[in-house]
Amino acid sequence: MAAGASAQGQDGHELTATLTQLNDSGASGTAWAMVDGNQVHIKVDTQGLLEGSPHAQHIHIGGQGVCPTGDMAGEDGILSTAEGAPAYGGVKVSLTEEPGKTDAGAALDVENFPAGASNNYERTITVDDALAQQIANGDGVVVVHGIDPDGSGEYDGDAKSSLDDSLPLEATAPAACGELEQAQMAMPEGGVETGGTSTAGMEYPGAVALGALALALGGAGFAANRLRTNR
Ligand SMILES: [Cu+2]
Repeated sequence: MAAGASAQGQDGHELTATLTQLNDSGASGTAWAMVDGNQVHIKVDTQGLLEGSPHAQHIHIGGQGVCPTGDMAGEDGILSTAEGAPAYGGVKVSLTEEPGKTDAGAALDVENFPAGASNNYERTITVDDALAQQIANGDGVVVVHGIDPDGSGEYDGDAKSSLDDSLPLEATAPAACGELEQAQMAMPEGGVETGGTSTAGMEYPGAVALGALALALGGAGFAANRLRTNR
């Protein structure tokens, strides 16, 4: 966040997403992103995932820019990553932990993805101009992968991943999805007070709290504080 950029996202570069389950995974979450030039500061908080197995997570762009619906699943009833692609497009950013790479080539870098049932992911990622613009425009869809429909406690089964046939389908099928949308649309000035008429936009109460905190501290001080705590 550059000094002078509003923490409220009035420059149009702050985005939020509410992640909801796919494949009856029981997973959910929220995502928040701030695009500043070629830097994307992103947080993804997830719950309800399979504990102890890596959860690939990405920003997908393309397709219709939306999350898939269950009826896009094939005959097996499981929506694979490929079957969801007409909705959310391809992997553009891999949301790995350090030191993982963040390009599409790291889409299955299982060593560097969060592996908990609940995860609080945060990273600042450098992207090219086109990608920064697409994300800032609200074209990105956050997808978190890895499901355990048979309740075995691990990724298994005979069905193969649509991304890599050395992996089980369960390892890469999407567990949760959320569309990154421009936060200023969700949080008009005074949105907290008038929430009764705009609750549909209040997708991420935490972002409202952050905005209030930024106002209390002053935008520049807040930005500096944020940067120091980046990992
Ligand atoms: Cu993905």
